Amino acid sequence: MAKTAEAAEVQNSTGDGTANGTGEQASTYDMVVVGAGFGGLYQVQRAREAGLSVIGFEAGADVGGTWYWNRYPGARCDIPSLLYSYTWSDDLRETWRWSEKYATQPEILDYARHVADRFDLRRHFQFDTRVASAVYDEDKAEWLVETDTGETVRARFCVMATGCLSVPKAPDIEGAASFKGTIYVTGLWPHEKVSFAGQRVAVIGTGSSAIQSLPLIAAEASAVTVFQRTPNYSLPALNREISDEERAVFDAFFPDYKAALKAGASPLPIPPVGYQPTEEELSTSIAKMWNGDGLISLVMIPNLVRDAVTNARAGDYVREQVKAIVKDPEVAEALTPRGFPIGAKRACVDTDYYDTFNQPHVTLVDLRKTPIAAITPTGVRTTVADVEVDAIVYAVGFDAMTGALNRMDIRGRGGRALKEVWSEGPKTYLGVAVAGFPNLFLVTGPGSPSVLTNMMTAIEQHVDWITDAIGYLGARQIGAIEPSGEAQEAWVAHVNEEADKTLFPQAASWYLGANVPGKPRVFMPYVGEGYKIRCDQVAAAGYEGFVLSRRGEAA
Ligand code: NA7
Repeated sequence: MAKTAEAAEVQNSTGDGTANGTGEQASTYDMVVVGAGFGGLYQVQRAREAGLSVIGFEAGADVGGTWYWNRYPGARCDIPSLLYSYTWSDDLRETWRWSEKYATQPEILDYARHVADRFDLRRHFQFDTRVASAVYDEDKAEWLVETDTGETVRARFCVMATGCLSVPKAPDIEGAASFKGTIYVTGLWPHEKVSFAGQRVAVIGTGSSAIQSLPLIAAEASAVTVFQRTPNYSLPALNREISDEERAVFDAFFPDYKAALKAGASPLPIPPVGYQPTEEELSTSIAKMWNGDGLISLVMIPNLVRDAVTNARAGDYVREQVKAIVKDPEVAEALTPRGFPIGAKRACVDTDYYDTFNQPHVTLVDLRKTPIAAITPTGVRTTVADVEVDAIVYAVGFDAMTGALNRMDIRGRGGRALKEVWSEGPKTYLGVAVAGFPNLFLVTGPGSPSVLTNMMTAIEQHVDWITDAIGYLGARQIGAIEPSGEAQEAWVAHVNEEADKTLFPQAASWYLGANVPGKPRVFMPYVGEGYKIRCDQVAAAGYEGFVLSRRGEAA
């Protein structure tokens, strides 16, 4: 067995990583965790509770993951804060109080810091350190993990808690490097306060990041031009402070909420697939999109992403709202989402987004009519005009779900690279492990529900499952676990079948990899029902579909 937890802590705090190029004398741990977002923090906590020695690596200077980097104005969670919280610690619940219905990025980052402080998790992490490679050493049945600082560690288990939206797309528009003004990327926002006062600003993109930030940028800037390729469906957040009464209601509901999660049931009264609502139920649920429940209101519309007629009705409802809010009919028409089902791309939750276009200094450029020709030293050139600006805000999205994994050189048995194995799209079993990569786990990986659910509870479910699996191995002196090729193929086929029963594949979304040129188009999240129950059954059946081996050799 590797170092004890205490020894590992001393090792980290002294910084004695015994780095070398070969890893022969590398420090050895039971587990390496990559990432100090909510996935990595909880995994380190669970590993420590299980008596495993653990070291975490994090590219940022502190905890928080996506909330560490996405500091753009207006960044908030898009499901209610009370739900966007860990459920695993009563102490945390008692020592944390969300102020608003949809918490701001600074408050969510404070929450991550509070977790790290409360459970003393930082000492297990090395910050400002990016993992460059993770290579499986078949002789020793260990992972050899190398960082960009040249350090190498060995570990039996490697947990990739690298996040679903952690690799911002580069501003790859022709001429981008020639711009002489200031460039901002929403996913890599500066830490210091940015002021747009008196500036002419271009915002490129109209996804969630742009939709959240535009009203605040427009409140400061002298002129804002929004460059829109595809109008999105956006629902009003109706954000406000959480009242004491709401807190009390949630506290009373919490035991049922937790029990439902544990049982793999939805804690919300979501209509089951195929439920046939009455006309009144349907129109009421559609109208609720405008009551501030955001993405939850979408999942409450029966069969929204499965029935084209229902979907069109819900889409029409949003289209009518846009027309009613935006005064200039031409601008309203350009902002109106069409041509893809509502919910098939992640819908946005906004504060005054559409209304911002009623301000005289805010202009919309419809790139479907007049595409960007190039970025110039002074601004953005479309096919018909030059728009001169002082700053460009790129809100162009992420290489989602696989980006962070493919960025590292991850090599499993036989030296096979994950990015080659995934060259036609990600393949996993249950979204948590990959055939040929023993003892490597993905937290909310492709093939799991992840981004289509509450990320916080999805993370907890995966980390608990991973930690239990490791406990199972330890109790039976089993060296390694990896999916069988057959189980993986069957799961991938099932993930695709489930996606094909829905309208999701009809939108060119980041769920499908369609937002990154050249990325294989594979629907990545799992949309079927009963996912946790399936994971629990797999575990209860002695990790059905996995190959368990003494030392990690192929079965
Ligand atoms: P998104 O939702 O992927 O949005 C990116 C936006 O940028 C979207 O409107 C894109 O248009 C647009 N885009 C991307 N590349 C370009 C270029 N080259 N030119 C013009 N416009 C472009 O990313 P976000 O960061 O806003 O949100 C990601 C998630 O974070 C969100 O779903 C929430 O979960 C939080 P397109 O639609 O591709 O035509």
